[in-house]
Amino acid sequence: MTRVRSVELRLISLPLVRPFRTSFGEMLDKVCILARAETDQAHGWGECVADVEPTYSEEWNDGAWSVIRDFLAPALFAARDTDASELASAFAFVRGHPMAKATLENAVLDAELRARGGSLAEHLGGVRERVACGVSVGIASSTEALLDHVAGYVDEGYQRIKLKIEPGNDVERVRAVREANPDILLSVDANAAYRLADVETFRALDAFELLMIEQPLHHEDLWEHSLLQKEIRTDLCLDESIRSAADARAAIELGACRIVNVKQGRVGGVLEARRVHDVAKELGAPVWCGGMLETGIGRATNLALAALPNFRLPGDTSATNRYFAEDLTESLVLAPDGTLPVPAGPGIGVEPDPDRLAAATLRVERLVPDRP
Ligand code: NPQ
Ligand code: MG
Repeated sequence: MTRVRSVELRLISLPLVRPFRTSFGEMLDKVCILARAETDQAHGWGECVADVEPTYSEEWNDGAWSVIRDFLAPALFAARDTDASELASAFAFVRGHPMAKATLENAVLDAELRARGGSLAEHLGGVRERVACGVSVGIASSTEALLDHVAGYVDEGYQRIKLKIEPGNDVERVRAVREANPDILLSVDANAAYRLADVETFRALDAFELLMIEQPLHHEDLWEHSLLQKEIRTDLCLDESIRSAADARAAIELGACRIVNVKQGRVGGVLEARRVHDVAKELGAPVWCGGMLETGIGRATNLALAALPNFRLPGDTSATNRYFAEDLTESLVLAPDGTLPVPAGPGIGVEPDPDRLAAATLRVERLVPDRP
């Protein structure tokens, strides 16, 4: 049983090594909330995957901060002697807000595991010590720049290259990357920027032997994804559309996708992420671990998740130098074979450096129970 004595919320900002552009916007800095939960035995970290604006999903940093402060942390304190596995039901009175819920659940789980001395990967049922890594390449200013970025990542050893696409920056760019790299695992991610009426674009992409096409259509439209999947050969993968294990079951059974991108924050934490993994495994669909340009805290969490058996495709679990000149935690360095080690220490197995954390901090608020 765990009694959480306090939760410290912290907004941090870290500069990215290169701007990251998707169909929904451009990022220059990673700005996110970190939660540190303190128990009598230990402390634990949770990184919130929301962004400054509600553009990837409905959640954003200031909203998540207020949901945690005003609703979730009070529910956590009211539960008194609890357990990370009970928090999803303690938080169920709040509709939605999976990223905010994940932040606290992961922080409490990390504290519990640190107190017991077990790793997150082992707790979740991980079966491997190293994880195959891919990289997500933002929309570039030109095809030449894109080819240059891709060549750099291929040289580093990434096992799969994912290109962000948007209407107007799609078929010709993918063609150029495929012609320059005939044998790599290549995929595309549209972040919901297309309509079913754009089916000709997807038929054209069928020519490039893509591993998958990720989230082509509106995030709330499983039906239209199922219609698109019938029109093309390439496997569809859903990201934004999958917010729970129930969504994953519906999407796979409906034929809306054949592959699932698992992001723990999007589904409310690593415990629901494991249930997404389990449902997809039962239905014979491979999953892979998505990414949100997390700091070392969130990327260590992702590596633990990606150690589960049905994570059968390389994830967006990239090395530190893909994102940051200096991370909050120790650097995660890509091996020449394109893998990263699953952290083996207690909990998520990494700890932020106090000086770098202080330097990155924009705002801190300490939350405590009304009555101790
Ligand atoms: C995706 N990730 O798969 C996302 C897009 C993304 C690595 O392509 C803050 C909030 C940062 C949302 C970074 C990758 C984000 C974000 C990337 C979404 O669709
Ligand atoms: Mg995506």
